[in-house]
Amino acid sequence: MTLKLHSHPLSSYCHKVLIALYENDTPFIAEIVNLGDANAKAQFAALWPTAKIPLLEDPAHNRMVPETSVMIEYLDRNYPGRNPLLPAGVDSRLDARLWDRVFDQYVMTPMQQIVANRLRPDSERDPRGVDEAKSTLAMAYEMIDRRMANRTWAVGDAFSIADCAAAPALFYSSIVAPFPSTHAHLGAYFERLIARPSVARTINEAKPYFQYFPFKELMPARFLN
Ligand SMILES: N[C@@H](CCC(=O)N[C@@H](CS)C(=O)NCC(=O)O)C(=O)O
Repeated sequence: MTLKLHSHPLSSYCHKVLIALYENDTPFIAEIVNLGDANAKAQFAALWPTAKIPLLEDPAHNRMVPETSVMIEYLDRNYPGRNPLLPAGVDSRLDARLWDRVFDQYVMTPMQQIVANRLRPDSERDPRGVDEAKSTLAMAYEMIDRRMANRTWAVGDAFSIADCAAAPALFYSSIVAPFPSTHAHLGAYFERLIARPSVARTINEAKPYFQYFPFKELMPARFLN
């Protein structure tokens, strides 16, 4: 009756949920989904039609939980541990959800657009889309730099769902669109994130797969060894 995370070791959204699971040593098994295989994808889509990874299966409650932000709230409520990932106060919970959305929509999404563009044949590439994604990232980097000027984590004093979203989004975005040297608070926040044991473990476990990342030539050596 163990939780099962349908996932892939290279996927940034899967990293977001792995970080949440490792924060509280929540027992689970990972099942690799190969979305590149049409049959595997069709079988997976039968579980949840978007066929996006990850998908959390909870046999104990006979429940499939899609969407990473919902998964982390679900884990927080049903499998609580030493590190609550949603703050207790109503206003701070709203803030945590807000910053979770900011990292997903304004860092993860444009980062994914840039990566997806690289995977396409030359004739289907979209330079304007890549420029727009880079502008969105520049806006988000500025916003996060200001936010992190006088705080350790994205919301309140404790590591939260917002930091679970931030870590993989900034990990991959920092490779495809490096942080400007002027954004010292953003850079320092990123270093704190990757030093967090749950994040370090997630990155470490993904290392054998980074050779398949479409921008592997830009990946810093410290993430490859
Ligand atoms: N909003 C979704 C996004 C999940 C998502 O975009 N997952 C990516 C992997 S990081 C995926 O499944 N991509 C494959 C595809 O779009 O076909 C969530 O938070 O769970």
